[in-house]
Amino acid sequence: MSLTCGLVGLTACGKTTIYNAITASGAAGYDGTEMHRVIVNVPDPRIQVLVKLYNPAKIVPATMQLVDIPGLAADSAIKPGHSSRLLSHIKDVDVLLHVVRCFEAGDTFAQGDDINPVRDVETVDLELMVADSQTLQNKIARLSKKTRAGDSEAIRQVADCEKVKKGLDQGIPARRQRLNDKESDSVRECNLVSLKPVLYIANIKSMGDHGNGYVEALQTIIDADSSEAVTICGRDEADISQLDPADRQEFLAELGLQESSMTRLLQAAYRKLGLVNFFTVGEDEVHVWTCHRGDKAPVAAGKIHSDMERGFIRMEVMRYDDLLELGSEAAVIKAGKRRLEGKTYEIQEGDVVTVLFNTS
Ligand SMILES: Nc1nc2c(ncn2[C@@H]2O[C@H](COP(=O)(O)OP(=O)(O)O)[C@@H](O)[C@H]2O)c(=O)[nH]1
Ligand SMILES: [Mg+2]
Repeated sequence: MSLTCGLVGLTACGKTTIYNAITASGAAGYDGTEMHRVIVNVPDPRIQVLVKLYNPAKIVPATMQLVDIPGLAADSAIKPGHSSRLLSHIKDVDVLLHVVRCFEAGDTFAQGDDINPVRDVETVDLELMVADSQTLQNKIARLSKKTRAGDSEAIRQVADCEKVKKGLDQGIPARRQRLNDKESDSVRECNLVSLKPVLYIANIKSMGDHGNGYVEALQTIIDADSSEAVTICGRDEADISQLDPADRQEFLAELGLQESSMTRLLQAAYRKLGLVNFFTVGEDEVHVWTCHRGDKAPVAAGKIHSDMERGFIRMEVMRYDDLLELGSEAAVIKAGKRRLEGKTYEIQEGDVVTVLFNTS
């Protein structure tokens, strides 16, 4: 399972800078029109610890796809809904990383100094809602023949679509409309962009500028979406990502950071999507796997191999934290902290598992 995160936000809010910081790829500069896409490893400091313990021949981290989706209008006077090509890219992503400019311009920057994070977020949301409203309208039109013929299922779906559309037309993104299961079903094929989970990235001037008022101003929006914001300085992090790995830690420490903000960012994206990571370990490989929170042990085992799901018997589970604290697998076993779990066990973040299965 490769999660796709899409960087969105108004022109010059720092999307490409952040994309570069995450990928350290140095992808294009301030061009604004080009789209970038890359698969990156999800940073996870626990991998290094497991590697020390097991000295594996191979390391397989979790991956995610990152897309830099350029240029929603900075100018809210531009007719809404003009960015349909960009919106089609947004349809493909699992979570939106909404970058919000919370930094004043430097001397070299011609974009002006009119910083207003709330307005900026609302401008992007308006684009998303105009597109969704049209998508729903299309579906309603498509079902009109059936509704006229009295098809009860079509009538129900149209009623749901109209309700969501009305909400959009009142300025409420679909993700805030608390759709019930039936309504969600009715709009599912529309793949509404304002229904996608959003994580906010407050892009600040420098790391010293952490508690700035712009970030605070975003809080109401973040609360309305039951979301969170990751505050970063894209420019500084992009610079650091270009350094030799050995030097990075030192520079991060100078900025008062223990780890790269990209780690925090990607972990927040995981939480937003309700994903958890678990591990398989051994001399052959240390492997990070991803499943949904609440997945039962056999489903998680199926991520490793379908035979393991089909023939699932039991799972031996250690907590990563116990391994870290006690220092070795043997010590964890001795302390009685390796458990045997059955089919109803729900995988937890950081579980280190061995699947016992039989397909004969
Ligand atoms: N001061 C400051 N400038 C930034 C930061 N992030 C990006 N910029 C600058 O803002 C401009 C636009 O950034 P860019 O990443 O191209 O924006 P995009 O249009 O959203 O892709 C560039 O000149 C960046 O150097 C930041 O965190 N702090
Ligand atoms: Mg860009």
